[in-house]
Amino acid sequence: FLKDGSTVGVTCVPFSGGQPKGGVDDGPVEMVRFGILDQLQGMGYHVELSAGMDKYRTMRPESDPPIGKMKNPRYVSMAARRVAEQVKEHCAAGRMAVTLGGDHSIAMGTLVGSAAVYDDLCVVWIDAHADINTPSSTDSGNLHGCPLSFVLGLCGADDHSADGPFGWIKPCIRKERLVYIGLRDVDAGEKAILREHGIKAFSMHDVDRHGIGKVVEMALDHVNKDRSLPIHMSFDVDALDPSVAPATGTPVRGGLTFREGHYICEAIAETGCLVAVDLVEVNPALGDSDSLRQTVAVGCSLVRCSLGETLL
Ligand code: EXY
Ligand code: MN
Ligand code: MN
Ligand code: MN
Repeated sequence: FLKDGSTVGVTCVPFSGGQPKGGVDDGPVEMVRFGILDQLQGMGYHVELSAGMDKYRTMRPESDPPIGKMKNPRYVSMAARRVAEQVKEHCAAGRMAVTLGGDHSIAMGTLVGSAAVYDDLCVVWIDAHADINTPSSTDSGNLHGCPLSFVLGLCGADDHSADGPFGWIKPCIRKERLVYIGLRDVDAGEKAILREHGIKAFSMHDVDRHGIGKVVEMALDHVNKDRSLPIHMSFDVDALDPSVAPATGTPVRGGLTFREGHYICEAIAETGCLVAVDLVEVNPALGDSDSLRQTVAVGCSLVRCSLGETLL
């Protein structure tokens, strides 16, 4: 799929407006400080970095009262819209689009951006959480728990979404083309949504039962039977067990091991269908310096594996 497979288009998104904890906006800068850009160059890639990452911090509107239950709706919308433009530009140029977050609300933008270029995009969502609350079903009002409902077009007329700040997001992902791996903390309202729409999810229970190899194969069979469609992988670092990735805002125990996380990235890289990767929810402010270093290091390592580092 990639016209320019030797170039990686990296977008850094220092953004925390989709949830209440500060620090997740420092995720990208810490990954860059750890050397992710040099590491990609060391693998032989040319790196194109999206310009103006500091703008994400300064674009917060002066006044941004909740709309319904949604917190920081204008700020989240503006940031996601900019992410969408930057990711779209990389995809249109045929580069692998790598987006470093930031909280997971930015995936509204990454998915709109990649789906604008690729028809029939499949989405592999690696997360402890389903991130599919609608503006009505959310209890927390934190938009990092909602990005998928926007891009799937699940928000209802009561959601204040179509006419509000998110009116620019048109449904761009088909629900048959979404699959989850790693779930273990899903709200009752989200379970109802998954059931109602028949959305495929492999929870940690499934990983225990079948093993990660089989789960990834079944997940890919569901969204991409012939391995002929482009894949966008959105990897929330909290999918990993907190012993592996402690510095994240909503840790849930019983997660993926170091190898299971890496296996997913390797197996998806191996398909040759990957066109976009998000690595989100690294929060350097949470935990001591060891937790921070460990989490940043594993985030960088997952990105490198997605780009084929460990394939022989
Ligand atoms: N489902 C909960 C909510 O909507 O608030 C928790 C969401 C956590 C989302 C993290 C990023 O994956
Ligand atoms: Mn998430
Ligand atoms: Mn999560
Ligand atoms: Mn609704």
